[in-house]
Amino acid sequence: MKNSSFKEIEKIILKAKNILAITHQGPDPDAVGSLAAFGFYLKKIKKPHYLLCTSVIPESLKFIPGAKSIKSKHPKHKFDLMTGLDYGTKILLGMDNYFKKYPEIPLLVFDHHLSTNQGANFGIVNPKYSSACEVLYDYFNAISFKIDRQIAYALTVGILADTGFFRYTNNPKPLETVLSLVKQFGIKPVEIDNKLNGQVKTEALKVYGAILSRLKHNHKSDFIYSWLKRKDLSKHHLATSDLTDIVSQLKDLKDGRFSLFLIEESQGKIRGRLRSRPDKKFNVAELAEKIGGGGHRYAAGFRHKGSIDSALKLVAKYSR
Ligand SMILES: [Mn+2]
Repeated sequence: MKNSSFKEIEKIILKAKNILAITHQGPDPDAVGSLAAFGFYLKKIKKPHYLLCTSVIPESLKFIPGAKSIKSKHPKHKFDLMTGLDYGTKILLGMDNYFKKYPEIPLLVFDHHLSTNQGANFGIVNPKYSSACEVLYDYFNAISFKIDRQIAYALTVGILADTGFFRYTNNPKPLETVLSLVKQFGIKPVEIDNKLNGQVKTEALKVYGAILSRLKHNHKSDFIYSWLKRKDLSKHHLATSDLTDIVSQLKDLKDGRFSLFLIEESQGKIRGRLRSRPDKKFNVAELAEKIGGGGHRYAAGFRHKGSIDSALKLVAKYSR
């Protein structure tokens, strides 16, 4: 797919009678922020639409304006256009059956992940962007769409989260974008930091202790890893979403080229999270793609059918 211009994208959106807008499963702040902002835009231009994420939006992200209008129930009927935001790989939309039923619906993409398997017909896939929210910000500017405070807030959340509050990027552009949103709409990054990072549960911290005490260094493939089993969570009445923030701390380890965190989501279903840092020069997105996942250079993930042990072996083999 060749990237479209913003004007071309606007034409495609205006032409569609109704739009199904969707983001990836296991949504993060950029996924929710971009989908919510896009929803506000569609509402303003009076375009009938349905906002969808096929897995539940975590409680911790419901402070994002518009997050509550995102549905998790699959629509039955056909849409004129599908718009996918921030999803990286088509399977992460969780819409395989819908795609099979309606293969003729065109897919428009707004994404900042590496161009891999978005499977879109048109749109923007550009890893130079920090976040899907930053792509949308440029889109709204290019088509002279006036954003309001709710849209500005949702976009700021996505940019701040995906840049780790500017710790993962050397690019001044997302910083300038947030600066202009802060000035124009009086948005407070400190308040967003508190909502995103200051809500760790005491019980979650105890599980964190268990995860940390298991940390191991695979010397042969040079990575650090740990894991979480279902019973760790059920013992403390927690959900996997309670631990998302904790996972990102693994990247700060001095040892290893990258870190791996494995989560047993259910019997035989493993989710892997990979983390690296600019100074480690290890591209975890490339590794994730080799084993059927995707993501960014420094934060990627994959799903695996099997055990924690077999997932570990897979990563060890493909990272060597
Ligand atoms: Mn993103």
